[in-house]
Order: sequence, then structure tokens, then C-alpha cells
Amino acid sequence: MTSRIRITSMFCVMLASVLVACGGGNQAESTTDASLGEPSASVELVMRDIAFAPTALEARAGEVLEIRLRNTGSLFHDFVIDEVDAAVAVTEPAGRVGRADTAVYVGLDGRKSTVVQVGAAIPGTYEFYCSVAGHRQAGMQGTLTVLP
Ligand SMILES: [Cu+2]
Repeated sequence: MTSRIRITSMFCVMLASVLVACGGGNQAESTTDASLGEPSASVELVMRDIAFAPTALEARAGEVLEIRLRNTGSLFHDFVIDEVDAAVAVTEPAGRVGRADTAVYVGLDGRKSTVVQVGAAIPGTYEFYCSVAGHRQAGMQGTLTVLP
């Protein structure tokens, strides 16, 4: 019985360190009320029923882009990037934050706003989209270009 308890607690410690270690990869490192530091750029990204405006965002690798998300529609929308090596902080939380299968996830009810900081590490072009059923297919998507 004693060894079983020991094994269980060892497993918990291992699981905890795995969860921490997973933070840097594909998983969201979303935190609330935290900041990645002074953003070097700030952009407003409007969510409408059913589109983003603008559909192209630009950031510089290693710098912090502040995205002021504003849902002017009446439907729930979310801002999703599946895979990007980035630190993410939601500095004015107002919706759903973080989802295990995404790198960036912020969901907002209609008429809500929030501010999310994205510090992308690796230059490239990353697609962002709304994961509500049918919205991406209807054109609710765009690209985040991370410049070197
Ligand atoms: Cu949507």
C-alpha cells in the first residue's frame, strides 16, 4: 500500500513537470492579468458576423504585438492560431482564453472586447481563424505574418 501511494505521488510530480514542459510548444501559454512587456505595435482586430477586419496582421519576431480584439457582432467569435511558437498574454480578459489544441485561443461573446499580446518567436506566415462551426468556411480567417 505504501509503495502504491509513493508511485501515485511520483506520477503526479512527473505529470506536473510534463505540463510545465509542454508550455513552450503547441500549447497556449495564456495567462491573464499578465503582460509580456511593452508592445512594439498595437492593432485593432474587429470581429464581425462573419469576418475579421483587417485580415492581415504583421508582427516582428521577438517583439510583442498587441491585438485589441473587438467583437462588434452579436455572435460569439474566437481568434485562433493552431500552431505558432509564441508567448501569449491576455491583458484585459473578457472571454474564453486558452485551449489545449491551439497555440493562441481567445473567444469573445458579441459586443465584447479584450486585449491579447502575442510575442512570436519564429518568422513565418500563420493563419488565424474563427473556429465556430462554419465561420472559417464563410471567410472568417486571415494571416499573421511574423517578419524577421
Ligand atoms: Cu466567428
